[in-house]
Amino acid sequence: MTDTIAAISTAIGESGIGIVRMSGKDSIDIGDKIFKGKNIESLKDGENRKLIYGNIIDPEKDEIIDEVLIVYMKEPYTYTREDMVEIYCHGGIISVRRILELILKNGARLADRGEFTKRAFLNGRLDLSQAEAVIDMINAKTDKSFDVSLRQLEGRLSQEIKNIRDILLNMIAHIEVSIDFPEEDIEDITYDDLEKDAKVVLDKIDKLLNTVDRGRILRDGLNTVILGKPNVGKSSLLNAILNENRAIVTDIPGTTRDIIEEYVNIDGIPLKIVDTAGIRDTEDIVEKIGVDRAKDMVEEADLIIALFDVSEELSEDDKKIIDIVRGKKSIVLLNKSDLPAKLDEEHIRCLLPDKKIITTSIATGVGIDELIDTIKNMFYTGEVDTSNQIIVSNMRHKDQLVKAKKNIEDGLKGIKINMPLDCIEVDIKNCWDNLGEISGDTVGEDVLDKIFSEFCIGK
Ligand SMILES: Nc1nc2c(ncn2[C@@H]2O[C@H](COP(=O)(O)OP(=O)(O)OP(=O)(O)O)[C@@H](O)[C@H]2O)c(=O)[nH]1
Ligand SMILES: [Mg+2]
Repeated sequence: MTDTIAAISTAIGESGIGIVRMSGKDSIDIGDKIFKGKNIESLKDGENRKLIYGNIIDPEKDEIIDEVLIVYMKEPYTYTREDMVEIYCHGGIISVRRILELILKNGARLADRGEFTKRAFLNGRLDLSQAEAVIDMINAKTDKSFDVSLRQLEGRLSQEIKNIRDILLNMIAHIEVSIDFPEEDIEDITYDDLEKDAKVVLDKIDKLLNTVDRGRILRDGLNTVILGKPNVGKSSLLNAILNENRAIVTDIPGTTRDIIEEYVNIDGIPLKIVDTAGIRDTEDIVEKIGVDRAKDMVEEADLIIALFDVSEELSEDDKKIIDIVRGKKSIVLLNKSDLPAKLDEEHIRCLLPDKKIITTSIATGVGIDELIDTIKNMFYTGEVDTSNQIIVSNMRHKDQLVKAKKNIEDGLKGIKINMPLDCIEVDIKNCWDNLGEISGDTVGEDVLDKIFSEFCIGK
């Protein structure tokens, strides 16, 4: 981590400006070598953390590369807590690439994915859950998921994890004292205190775990899959919810052949809505792949919206849909209610007794509002307060919380039957370690590599 890294930090493409940045002990020297100011000779003559105007020059050829603004920032008050330089040049792909090449030629090396943030973590500016919040913010698809990550970046989750770990550490200290001075009365007090503390820990972990489902939905969107036989109106429903002509709608069965995914915000609820190929037995190779994909989507769905056509009798394909949705969280739409009915609605109600059934005419807009209200009620009882509540939206954090819960529960069981203190201590230490993996205090190199490999270059 002693070398100097560089990367293009803005997206490659047509844009007003592009940013190239460096971090590490040589960054200011390298910046100095390739920069000539309009009013000052050397970069170092400029002020720390102030933009300076001038040109990037190839020192070998004494040739101007681009006209830029440049800033150098002395450690430790930087993103990485190392010396950093940022160059604001003209956008597009040529200038940023030329400047990056020049920097690399002058002694920096290309940064790995997420390496700036990784350095911020390793240098103690961010804990691991905060570093993960950074990538979540970049990947956020909805305002709410961005907000959740922003709270995480501010360190609310980190603080709560630290609070719980402090209690655990205190318990461990208590146990060690009792083991070292094993007079009986100390032991009695110890078990009582331990039980109280363990319950507090368990309660706090439970509170965090209770936010996970909501957190995941906020982060990834409620994964909603529209399912039905060909021509029932699936793509029409997608378009109606999106309020635009996103998917092709025709009266030819088998129009949609691939998966169409879109994100939409409904009163603050992020929906990832997936239109699929109509489910039917088909000889058409392309359509068959589409049907298989549709079935795969069902596995990961939070919600299935199953459509049936009331103007037709129940078909074999409909029966397949019924089998698929039976064990799943789903809403049933009886569509095309503007046409003369041939479908026996009661039959559907019997086959799917516990499902919410809505009569719709998507073509004329009937029933869409009821559908949206139903979705809202199913997933959100009460307003989600993303501004205040700590919400766990990361599945790695969830896994660690589940492990921590198991360990503290084991510890609590041991405390209740006055197990030897050193046995109880093992569970409490494990719990402390599990939570430490969230903040990054006890995390292994392999986990770090995996987390930062999911970042983009230049962050
Ligand atoms: N009368 C009537 N027609 C509808 C209604 N909803 C959709 N349609 C029509 O049904 C036809 C098929 O609609 P799509 O939305 O393409 O159906 P789909 O389920 O996506 O079909 P595939 O992509 O082939 O699986 C179109 O002609 C729509 O205009 C409705 O409520 N009433
Ligand atoms: Mg379609």
